[in-house]
Amino acid sequence: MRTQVAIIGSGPAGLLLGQLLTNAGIDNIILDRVSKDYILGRVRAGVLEEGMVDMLDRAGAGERMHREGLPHDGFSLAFDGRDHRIDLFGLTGRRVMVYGQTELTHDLMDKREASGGSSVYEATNVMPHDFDGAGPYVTYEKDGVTHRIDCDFIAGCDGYHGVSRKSVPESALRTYERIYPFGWLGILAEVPPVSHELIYANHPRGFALCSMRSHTRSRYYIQCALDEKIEDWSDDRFYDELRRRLPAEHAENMVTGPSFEKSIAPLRSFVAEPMRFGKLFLVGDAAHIVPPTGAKGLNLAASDVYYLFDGLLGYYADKSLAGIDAYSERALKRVWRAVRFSWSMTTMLHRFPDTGEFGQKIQETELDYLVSSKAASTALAENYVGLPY
Ligand code: RFL
Ligand code: PHB
Repeated sequence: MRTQVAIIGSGPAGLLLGQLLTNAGIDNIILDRVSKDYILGRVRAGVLEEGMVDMLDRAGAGERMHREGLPHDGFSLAFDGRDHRIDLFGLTGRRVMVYGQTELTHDLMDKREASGGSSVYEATNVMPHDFDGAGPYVTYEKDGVTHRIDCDFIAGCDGYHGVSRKSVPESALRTYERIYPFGWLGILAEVPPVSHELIYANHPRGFALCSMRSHTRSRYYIQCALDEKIEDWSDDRFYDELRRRLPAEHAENMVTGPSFEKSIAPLRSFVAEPMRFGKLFLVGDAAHIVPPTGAKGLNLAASDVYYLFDGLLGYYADKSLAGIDAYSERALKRVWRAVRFSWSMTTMLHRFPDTGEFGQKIQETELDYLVSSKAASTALAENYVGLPY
């Protein structure tokens, strides 16, 4: 088999890249080790920057997002028993879109099917080869048979645990990592959100986030210890803890109901440099992870795809290597800005085990400064809505 671009991973990064390539007449195949249903069962991101919205439109997969997504002009920072609104639109002229990663992935899968793009799900032992030489190829197994795809380029869109980054010799890779000493316990429930905008809460008992997927579906998170067990968290216990971390007006108004998803996610910051090795490109979570506090992970996947697609288009349309050669540097510049922002949001909003009451006071002072200084609020808002590509 032969294709122009072999894409490993059918998450948002792989699907978005695949669709842009298909629309431009550039042949590609997507391989994923799990099934479509498994991918669609993962509950992840919920906040899209305008850049991501534009990319989905460019891919021709934005129609349902515009119909069902919820544009948000602001969010709240809650601390010291009160709510403080950050007016994203007033401060930046831009907004974010609340639309679940699951829905976005669904839309991209449907679009791919409608445009005849080829994808292989439940492909095992996927392996990139010879990306340092002139003839890269990918092998995989399906139903006990080994297949080989020869290609011009390989896009490693296979997430943090994927095979692409691991195929690069260690000596060619520099990694940076911070593991945070807590996780997020999250639930999804068919109840109306406690507020029409997101609430990020700093509380001496720990961080809490009230988000949503629609007017009738809420996504709530609380900071938890890394060794917490899901079984120990009944819905009642979860809601009780969430209410204690919110200002009284929200705690009193919260509608509760049975959760239909509950999971714990660890928090980490991670970057691998560079993001290109010969004819292999790392894209999205395969190259970097941010803690979810800044809502940046999925959005970074979109900006990586933007730069890579630009490079591949230049190569196929104009025989230019300039965009491909610039990919890693352009992508990493934006990645590090989002890594810094996500780290600072995480540091400002969570309870750290070793900083005590002094740490809590410093956080509240920082938050108070943020919400009372227009310059500081604007810096926060412009990072939250997304820095330009
Ligand atoms: P994905 O989505 O992990 O997709 C990778 C795909 O590669 C496949 N794969 C392989 N295929 C073949 N062979 C192998 N050896 C393979 N290994 C893996 C996998 O099966 C999978 O299908 O990576 P991608 O496309 O880079 O997308 C990244 C995003 O999924 C991620 O950054 C976000 O979900 C992060 N994130 C958030 N991002 C935001 O922008 N806004 C948010 O509000 C937000 N909230 C979140 C989040 C992530 C969370 N968790 C659970 C990590 C909230 C949470 C709780
Ligand atoms: C979500 O809705 O899942 C969500 C929203 C904002 C974040 C992280 C996750 O910062």
